[in-house]
Amino acid sequence: MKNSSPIQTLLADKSLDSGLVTIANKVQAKERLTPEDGVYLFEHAPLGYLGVLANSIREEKHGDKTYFNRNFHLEPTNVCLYTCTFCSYSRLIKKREEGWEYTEEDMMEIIRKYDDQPVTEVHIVGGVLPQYDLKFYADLFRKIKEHRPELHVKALTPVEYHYIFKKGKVSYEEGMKLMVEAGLDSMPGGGAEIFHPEIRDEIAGGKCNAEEWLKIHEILHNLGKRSNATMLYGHIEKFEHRVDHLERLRNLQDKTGGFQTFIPLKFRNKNNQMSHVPESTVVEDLRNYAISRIYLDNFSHIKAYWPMIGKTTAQLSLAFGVNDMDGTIDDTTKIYSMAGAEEKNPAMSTKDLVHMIKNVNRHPIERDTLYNVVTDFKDHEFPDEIKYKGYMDLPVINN
Ligand code: V47
Ligand code: SF4
Repeated sequence: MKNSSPIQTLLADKSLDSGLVTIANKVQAKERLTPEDGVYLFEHAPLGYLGVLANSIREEKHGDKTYFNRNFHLEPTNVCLYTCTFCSYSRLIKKREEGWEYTEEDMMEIIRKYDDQPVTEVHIVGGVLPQYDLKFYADLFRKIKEHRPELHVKALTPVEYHYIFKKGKVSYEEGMKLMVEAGLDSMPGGGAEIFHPEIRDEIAGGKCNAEEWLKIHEILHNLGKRSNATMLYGHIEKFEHRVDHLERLRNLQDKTGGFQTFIPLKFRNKNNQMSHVPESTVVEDLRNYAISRIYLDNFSHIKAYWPMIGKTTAQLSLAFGVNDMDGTIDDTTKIYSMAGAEEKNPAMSTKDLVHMIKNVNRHPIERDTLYNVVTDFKDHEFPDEIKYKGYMDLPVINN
């Protein structure tokens, strides 16, 4: 077949089952998938088929462009009131001596450590504790902004906001306005887990529910700010629950357009109450990225969080709908290493990230949090770089 698109080539395969033919035709016609289509893909679609569909959407939206940013994480505490069964990171209040609880000054010291580094974002997230209240976080955001106004503060999730607003007796609207006035620039995607109460109540009972999580994002979007969304998958949820999760996100995105990126988070089973639950396979991880890319037609970006899945799977994911690799991170987050993630000390230099992306023939771009281009690395050469003839010659980046 001459000049046929990858989807047309896929459709030329007469052995493809009729359900998959219908869905491929919908994707080709840019028609939105239904929840039934989503479940059908999870149940029946082979990896190669999903790769063709997801990659054609990715390339139509972004070509080969693959984004990353320079960020660091600040985790005020790992002591937490809640007892999510998947969490390897938190310590109960009665065992608080096993964890850490930073003061404002401790955190400003961490912020100052990055003074001479070209980071653009601080990602702040941690456990939920009464002393970290509305005033505490508003003061912290203000201090960070006074010290380094251009540093983007991507901070806390609806889990913390729901708690501190209730405790401070302010509405979600008033509370989010106060946080934005204090310096909040955007909200990360955490705390979403799985929205459906059948699963949420079991793994994350007690913290904000799906409606509350979505409402807080909606309010932030209406204040002109952006946020991210995640889904913790590969544990006790069924495919229907994943599709329900994607559907709720797609609906809110239709309303506000305020989500920037969707980040599927693979459940890791070390050192938590769900250690008996096996982890998903790499094939399932790639299928999940691809279906997310296909289903979330109104999301610009799909992000692979490399410290969680490892560098090689992150590279593979770029052929399954992913176009963002998160950041350089430094060694500042403990959430995943404590849960048995691939990367024990997650840190990659810009050069490593650029190589990792070029290594699979994609075009690396450093972005800021809002996806403005900071540096285009397509033809960039590092001063000490060996010249390679093509991507097949680039050194293999191992986990
Ligand atoms: O909500 C906790 C997850 C999330 C485990 O917005 C686990 O740019 C797997 O949301 N196995 C917090 N996942 C982190 C997060 C995030 C990460 C990177 C980028 C962004 C962003 C947001 O981590 C929690 C929970 O879903 N998590 N424990 C575990 N054992
Ligand atoms: Fe606390 Fe968050 Fe861990 Fe749940 S996932 S126990 S809210 S730190």
